[in-house]
Amino acid sequence: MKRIITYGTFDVLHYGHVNLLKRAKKLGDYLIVVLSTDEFNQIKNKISYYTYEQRKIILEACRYVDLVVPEYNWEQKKDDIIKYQADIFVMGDDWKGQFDYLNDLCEVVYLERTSDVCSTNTKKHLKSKEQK
Ligand code: C2G
Repeated sequence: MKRIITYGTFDVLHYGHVNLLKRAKKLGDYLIVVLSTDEFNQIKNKISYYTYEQRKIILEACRYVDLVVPEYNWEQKKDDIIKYQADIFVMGDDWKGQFDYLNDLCEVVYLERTSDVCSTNTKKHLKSKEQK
């Protein structure tokens, strides 16, 4: 059984996220999503619309996702890969090269990011519509 692991905030889940999760799952049999906690989002200077628990519920409903666990910090990836016995680490290519140091533990794959959507723009667009 090939186990895939990926990380992110996945706020306001959209087709760019799903496109990544779908392709990540296709690389193996079991997909673990390590989901940024609200506290870690602060460290990433990201304010998510949905809380960790809400984002977890939404992700767990996604057909490509098998397990959702918390991401507390930048440093936990090596421990996670060992703990969850991940064979492949996957991220969008906006992160290309950033996680090559994990190569000694598992395969590292960067998948092309879906260019025409991001949660930040979606939230801005909805906010501007509200103000009209
Ligand atoms: N993504 C994508 N296409 C988009 C938006 C996001 O392929 N239009 C991918 C990102 O490349 C990432 C994943 O979806 O692999 C989650 O994106 P974010 O929630 O923005 O995650 P990020 O804030 O980059 O957190 O330790 C790693 C961090 O937690 C990554």
